[in-house]
Amino acid sequence: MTANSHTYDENQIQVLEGLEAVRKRPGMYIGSTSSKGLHHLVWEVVDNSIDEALAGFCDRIDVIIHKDNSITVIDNGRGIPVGMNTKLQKSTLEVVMTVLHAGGKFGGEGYKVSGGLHGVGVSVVNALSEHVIVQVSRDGKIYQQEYRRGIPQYDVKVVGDTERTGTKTTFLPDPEIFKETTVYEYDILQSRIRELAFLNKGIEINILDERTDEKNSFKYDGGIKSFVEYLNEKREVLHDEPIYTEGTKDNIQVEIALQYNDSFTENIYSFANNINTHEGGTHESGFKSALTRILNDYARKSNSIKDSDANLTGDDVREGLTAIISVKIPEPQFEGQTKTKLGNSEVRGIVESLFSEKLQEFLEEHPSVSRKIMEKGIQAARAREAARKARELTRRKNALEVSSLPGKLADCSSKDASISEIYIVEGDSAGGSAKQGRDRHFQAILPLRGKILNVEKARLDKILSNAEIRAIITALGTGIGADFDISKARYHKVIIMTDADVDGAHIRTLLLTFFYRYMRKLIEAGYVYIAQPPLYKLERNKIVRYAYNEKQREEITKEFGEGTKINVQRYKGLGEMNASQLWETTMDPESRTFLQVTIQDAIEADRVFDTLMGDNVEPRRDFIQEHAKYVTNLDI
Ligand code: 0RA
Repeated sequence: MTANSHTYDENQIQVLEGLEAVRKRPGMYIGSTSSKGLHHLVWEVVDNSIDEALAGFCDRIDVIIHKDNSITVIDNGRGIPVGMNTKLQKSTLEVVMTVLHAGGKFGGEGYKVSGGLHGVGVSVVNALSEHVIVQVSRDGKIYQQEYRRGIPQYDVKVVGDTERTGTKTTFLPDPEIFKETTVYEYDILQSRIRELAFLNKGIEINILDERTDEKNSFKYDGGIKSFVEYLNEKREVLHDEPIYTEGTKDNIQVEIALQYNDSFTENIYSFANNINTHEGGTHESGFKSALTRILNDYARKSNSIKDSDANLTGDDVREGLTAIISVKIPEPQFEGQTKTKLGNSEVRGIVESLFSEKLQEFLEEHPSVSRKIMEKGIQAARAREAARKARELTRRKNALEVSSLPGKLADCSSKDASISEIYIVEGDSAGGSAKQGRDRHFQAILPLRGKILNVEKARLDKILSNAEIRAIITALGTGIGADFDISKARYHKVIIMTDADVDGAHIRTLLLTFFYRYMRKLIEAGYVYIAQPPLYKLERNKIVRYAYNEKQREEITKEFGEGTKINVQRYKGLGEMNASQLWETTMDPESRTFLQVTIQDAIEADRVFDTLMGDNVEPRRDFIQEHAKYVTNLDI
């Protein structure tokens, strides 16, 4: 049968069938076989070590990316049990590694924190790996077993002596399964590892990339309090210390940290059993209702708002709020479209009462901070009222006009949004070329005059009074913020087309900030693109070629034959191209390339936008210096 000595009994057949099922439909077990699925393998293994840490037996986890894109995870826990499983007549270690869902079935006390897609068990990682080697240190010995595509290569054996305890797993993802990519991205792994370290205070988690020697170490004794400080790092905060509380009731652990800053955005992240509950749920709604109620109570008691005034709304009191809500519960129910909404109804009341009490106490003990928080909420309420009036005004104006579309929009003739594209173009002159060069059947052009407003520094009322932004909103047709409706999008491709210089990069960032803060679903739907105009035109004996980067320029130069002093034009702006060149190089679906804008990690994206668009100059300079090495084609 195989190279090992197992008998070909019924248990073995079941195991092989199980592994076969995973390899046949990997998506069912790990979501997808894209880069996301590839990274998911790491979390499957790390989650087990985190569980061991939460049970109180492990305080250090190491993750190593090897040169061949295999991954090693080491923990200093008790080590997976290696004794004989009498029912299956093999080592428990082998059972855990080869039987689906076996991982959680032993151990008994405590509960697995992993949920959602996680928690399918390390046997899934084994089935989807070309090669796995696991070593368990316990009882003075090092035990080892190896697998190929999930199949054990020999019985668990002792390979050495040791004084330590723990589990070390190395796996090499199978390229037959991960056809798209088998390359690990350091940033993706690092950012989740940092998050896990925040969410599980006191655990040291290290990451090392042997491909580049990049490494980092995370350990936060402050837990999610440190998380909030990290998120607010680039902002001006209203109070130095985050408000923090933790408690346990009915076996449900609750941890909350929050801190106000002077921005206008709300940054609330909730987690259940370390899973980011993007769609919210009972823990988040318990938190929000306590926040609104307690702040309104305090506002009235302190005469910050008068008896005749309306209550502050939830949006008002969450302006400039950064908060983390983390719960750990024995049997999480994950609901919603992406299974990231916590459904357990008992959690709402527990969070609400625990947090109410803490917030009340904080407000009473810190009157000057309380005053600032009240003031912020009241300002937000005023701005909300002004924004409502501004919106009403635009609505009424639209009703009177024949066409509500902005005057400078050159719309396409197709009304089929799924094939329609809009180019948001920097400057009237490039806008003119784009209008002439386009295919008017499905390509619309909206030229922007100068820079749009930095939405990071303005409230909604001011944003709505900005002509450029209004033109974008009406052209797209979706509305913004809470009113956003993707089904009303008039184009399924929204293409940002700016010059390859500093101003162009700035305008692109301003537009992305606006889309990110007010039309995030447009990005999530994959509708937002960045055009890639060429950087060089190379011409020799009337043969014209375009280069989009330095490498291409060198290649074309070689092709033309070095030494023939070729005519090279460096494009500084879109305006230097005429209509047909712009079509040919940048807009023709047959030959163009676009970059699609995605949100890989909302938490990191938030910080990047804070850094780039916020008030603090220093972190922005640091960021630009750090990333300057990636920006080779910026003309400064
Ligand atoms: C349950 C019981 C015991 C260890 C573990 C689970 C365990 C599993 C994993 C997976 C990765 N690292 C791990 N570390 C520990 C041991 C029970 C005992 O020693 O009596």
